[in-house]
Amino acid sequence: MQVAGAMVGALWVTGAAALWAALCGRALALEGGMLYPQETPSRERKDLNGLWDFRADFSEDRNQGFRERWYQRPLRESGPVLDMPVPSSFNDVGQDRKLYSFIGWVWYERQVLVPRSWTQDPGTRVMLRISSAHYYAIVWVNGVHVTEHEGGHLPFEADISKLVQFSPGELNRITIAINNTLTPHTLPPGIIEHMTDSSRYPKYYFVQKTNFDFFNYAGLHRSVFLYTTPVSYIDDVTVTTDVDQGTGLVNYEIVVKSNENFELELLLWDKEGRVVAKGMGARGQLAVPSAQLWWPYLMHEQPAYLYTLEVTLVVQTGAGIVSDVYTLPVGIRTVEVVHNQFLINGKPFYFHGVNKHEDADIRGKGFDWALVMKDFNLLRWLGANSFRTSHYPYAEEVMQLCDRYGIVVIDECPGVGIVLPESFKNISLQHHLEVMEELVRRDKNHPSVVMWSVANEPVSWLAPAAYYFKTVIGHTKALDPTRPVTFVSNSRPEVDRGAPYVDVICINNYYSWYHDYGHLEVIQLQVNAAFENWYKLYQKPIIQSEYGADNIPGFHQDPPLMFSEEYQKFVLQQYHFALDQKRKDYVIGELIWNFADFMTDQSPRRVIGNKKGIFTRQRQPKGSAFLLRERYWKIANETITFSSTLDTTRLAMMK
Ligand code: BDP
Repeated sequence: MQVAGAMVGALWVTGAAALWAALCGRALALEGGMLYPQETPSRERKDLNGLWDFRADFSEDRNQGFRERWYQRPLRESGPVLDMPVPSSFNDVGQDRKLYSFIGWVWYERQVLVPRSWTQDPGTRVMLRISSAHYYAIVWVNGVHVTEHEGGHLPFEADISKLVQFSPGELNRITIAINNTLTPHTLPPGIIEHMTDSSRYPKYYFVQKTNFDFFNYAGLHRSVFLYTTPVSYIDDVTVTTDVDQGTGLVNYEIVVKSNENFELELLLWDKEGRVVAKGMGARGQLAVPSAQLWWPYLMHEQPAYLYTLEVTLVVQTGAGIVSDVYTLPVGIRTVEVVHNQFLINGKPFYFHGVNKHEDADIRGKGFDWALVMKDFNLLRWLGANSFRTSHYPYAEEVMQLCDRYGIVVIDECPGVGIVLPESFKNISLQHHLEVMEELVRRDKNHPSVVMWSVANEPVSWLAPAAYYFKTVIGHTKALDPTRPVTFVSNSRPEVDRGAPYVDVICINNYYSWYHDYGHLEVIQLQVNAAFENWYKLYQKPIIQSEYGADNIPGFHQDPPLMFSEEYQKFVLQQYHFALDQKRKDYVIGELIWNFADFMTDQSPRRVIGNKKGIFTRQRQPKGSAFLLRERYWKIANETITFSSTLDTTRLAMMK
């Protein structure tokens, strides 16, 4: 680990994550599955959430931790530590302005007692899973380097069996160093600017610059787990579904690790606890006569029907029979783009939903069940049937809830703010491909995920963007032929280099906000013209994937002026008039920007963050939320696939 310390320290400001991977020869191809850790008859799980010891390395080169090898002994022995909650961003928890905007390495550590039953049985495999560490993470257990990971929004894990079994009954020390520096080759990209004018800045002064509009919160944002599997185990399960004249088809592929002599048995259970199909072996198809399909929320009286697939592995080992069990919720549904329509189960689906952020007071991007449930309750109150994970993958638990509630997801990778020419070079492209692999591997089995989004608003008119996006989109389609792929554009159609390759065109625009501000009368004309131009050129279905206006809660002005509640509502209404003209034609969705106000970098354009939410950051409704609610319920009533009218009473009965 000396090498790592020296290298990482030397490279930290130039970011180095991708470079580091290249230097270490880290394979790009993913090894193994990434099944969500769960408790089953053969698996146990322990979550390591709570308070961790924490220290930011404020040394000038941010390299003191590696020089002094902070991972080799308890963190509190090498200096002062703070109590840091996990999951949470570290930025907003304290009162220290320097920590709020810290760039560089921070160190997390906690001790954990591993149950004796895990350490005494050599047939048990002990895994450490980190659901999200933003941005680059290095992990040690008892001072021994176990893994590294680049990218802040996807899980990674390490087999730590040998390390914890070495010292049964003793506390084990988990150390995680995390660097939030973004470079032109990270996703999202960023750049460090060194300020060398000594009349204006202190020595060694630098700032992080990014081209995206949300605060670069950092830390351990999601749960850290320890979990077990038997040493012969179910490594991955891939399920795709189809429907043939009412019969649901569940295609499955199971990967087993560490033994070649095994048997696999599959049972598909319905909600009432009946086995509706059985299978054997690593690959096959289950047929479910008269299947209950997975329908989106508000599209059907019984949305989000989930079966449970139970996979049992039986292995004959020298020590006897070992079995492993994993269960997976399965929604049977089809997704297709046909002509101008987005079909779910063969019926046209219109996205009436939101764009979100993982963002809230104090915890920043830290996962919080109360917040997540509030958001789902608001989505259902609003009559939203979908959201886009703008601008990075969300927590796995959120995706599971989307499956359960029938909220349709456009699953976006962290490809946001790709504007620098360096960010189109091979090193970035390689990383982007790897991120798509990780994302598809993680989210492939969610029925709620109906489309992949490979980027948001890159400078798609640059020549290298053509090769770049052709490659990323092509790769994503090869990884998952069952879902359409999109990429979100804010460019002009005639110069956009990604649009030829996508299945659905997603467009963002802010008429009468960033252009022609104050001139509400031009919105309808401009929205219409944009739709027409895009459609004429590509003849593909279009989603209005962002539109909106800032509103500072409590600001009122009529006739409407910018930032007032009235202005935000007026903008929305103008867009709605234009959308209504096209939505029976080739416009297949509208996603408001944004569900809630959220934190951004400080700038003269932002009043403590972005205020385009229809809810405040504390999730209270603005006037626009009521306007949108009326619209979404109206659209839902027009587009339901069952006969009677939806109303709020029915909604209550539906869930
Ligand atoms: C869009 C970006 C989004 C921003 C939004 C805005 O995709 O991330 O927050 O503009 O400026 O272009 O509010």
